[in-house]
Amino acid sequence: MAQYIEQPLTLYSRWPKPLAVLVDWLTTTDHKKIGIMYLLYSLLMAIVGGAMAGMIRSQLAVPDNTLLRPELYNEILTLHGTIMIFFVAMPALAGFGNYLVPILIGARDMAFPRLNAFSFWLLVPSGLLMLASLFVEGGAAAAGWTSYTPLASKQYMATPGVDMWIFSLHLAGLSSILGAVNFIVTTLNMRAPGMRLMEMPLFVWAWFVTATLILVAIPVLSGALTMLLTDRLLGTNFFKISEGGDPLLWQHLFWFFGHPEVYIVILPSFGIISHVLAAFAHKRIFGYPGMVIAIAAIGIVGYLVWAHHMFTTGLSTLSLILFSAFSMVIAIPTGVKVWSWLATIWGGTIRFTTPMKFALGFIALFILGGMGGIFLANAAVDFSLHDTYFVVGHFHYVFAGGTVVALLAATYFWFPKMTGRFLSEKLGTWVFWLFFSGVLLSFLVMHFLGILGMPRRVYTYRPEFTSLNQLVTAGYVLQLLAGLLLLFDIFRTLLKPKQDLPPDPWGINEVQKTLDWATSSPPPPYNFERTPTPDQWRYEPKEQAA
Ligand code: HEM
Ligand SMILES: [Cu+2]
Repeated sequence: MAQYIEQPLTLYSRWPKPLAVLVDWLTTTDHKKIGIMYLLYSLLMAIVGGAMAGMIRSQLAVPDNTLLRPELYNEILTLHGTIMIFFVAMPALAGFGNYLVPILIGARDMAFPRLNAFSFWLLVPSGLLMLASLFVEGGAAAAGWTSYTPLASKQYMATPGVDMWIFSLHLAGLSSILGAVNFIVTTLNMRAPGMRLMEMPLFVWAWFVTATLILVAIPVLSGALTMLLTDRLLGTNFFKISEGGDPLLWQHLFWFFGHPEVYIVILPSFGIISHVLAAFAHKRIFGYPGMVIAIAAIGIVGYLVWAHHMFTTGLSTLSLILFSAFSMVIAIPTGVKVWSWLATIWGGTIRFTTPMKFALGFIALFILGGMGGIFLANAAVDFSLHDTYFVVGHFHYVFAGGTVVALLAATYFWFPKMTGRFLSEKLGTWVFWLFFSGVLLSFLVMHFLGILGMPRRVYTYRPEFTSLNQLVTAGYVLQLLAGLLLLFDIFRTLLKPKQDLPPDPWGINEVQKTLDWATSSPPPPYNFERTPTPDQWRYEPKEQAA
């Protein structure tokens, strides 16, 4: 078995080992290695994006701070948001998706392995272009991750940094689109013989719906970016009011992409949480068909709500009513999911492992974030909260408390599968409590700051907001400590020898019956020694003595 697990390095067998291993990774088409490279990429970018958050919070630690020039503050703020969404959250979810989707459906690899490698490698020039834009004359893009026109037009932001931002997102978008095609085809065509759609694990369902969202939403972003680019460089007038264009067109296009984008980063997270909660409650997920329908419903209704980001732009009353109503409708399928999770753990034999702590923390923080969303979805309320720190608090609860916490759950949950080693449960408890309390503190306080009237995207503030801002910064320090501790543990664990773990190191698969725990840890090339058969994923409840 051990021999079988070693990757065959036939082509480079006479090269020195480190070189052979390096070339093997750089040229691989194995979905597991590509998945791990996505994860490493997002980890590196998380360090960059996290450092930028540190710069932002240092600047805001006291009012009238001169640490960052106002222009630089805007550049860092813009890149922080862009990097966290496109280069941290999406690649990390794509990493787990790449690694797990083929395994969970009993396939040897993705449908198009070379296209898969291409999707990953596109992110390298994309990320470099984004980071390099900080060093060009005029500086990086500074109009926020939403880059509203006219602010982002040539007239107000002449720096080539904006054009680099656009090209970078074009490349990242192409990467996502090609990846989405791969996920869709893989899910539809590569399932082990006999696996029905309604037998696929929820993580696979979540990624399938996410891929369809990517396929529809990202091209709209790419189109809008191209229009912005030609406005800036070729003299077109899509967004120029003086020439008959309309700056609001940018906002419509951006949010037609932007709202589905928030589901692109939350649906796979939902999938992760469903696996972890069921595993450590020692139960099957409650209401599987309802969960699938809820994921699909969120994917569809998510397209009807984009203008809730534009309530204050002078929409008609009818639009205000409709977009408010549809936005609140999203709370229904979301509620179905939360109740299913609660019913899953209800009466279960709960093991408080580190991934389980993160999964439970996810529920708490995501509910808080979602409730803020329901406030904002009410157009009348949004008129006074729009563009305040309330919005920043809301979306950080759902991003940091939702997506990032789910990613941490996934890291602890599947680390033994991917590397043959457990991360430390003792340190994991620390990582959890530091991160959970940091997120809870920073972003709760931001809601209060918003209600008190502190606007978002400003490099300074009135002195009466000082102590609340310092609480936010303190919350950042807690999150930073959690991150450093996790990094330390990952490196320390990877330097240790493999632990020779069984296929099901957590001891959960008797109930879960998912194929990730039916193959060795880590899995061999092409994942399974034999094509999986239905008895490996079909759950037959044992007869209970009455
Ligand atoms: C019940 C579910 C949700 C509702 C009703 C909701 C509603 C809203 C509304 C109305 C806004 C606009 C506020 C304003 O600009 O004045 C907003 C902003 C935002 N929401 Fe949500 N939201 C929900 C869930 C989520 C989720 C799950 C995510 C991400 C994982 C998310 C991410 C964001 C982001 C990033 C923004 C700010 C965009 C920006 O201006 O930069 N939301 N939300
Ligand atoms: Cu939205």
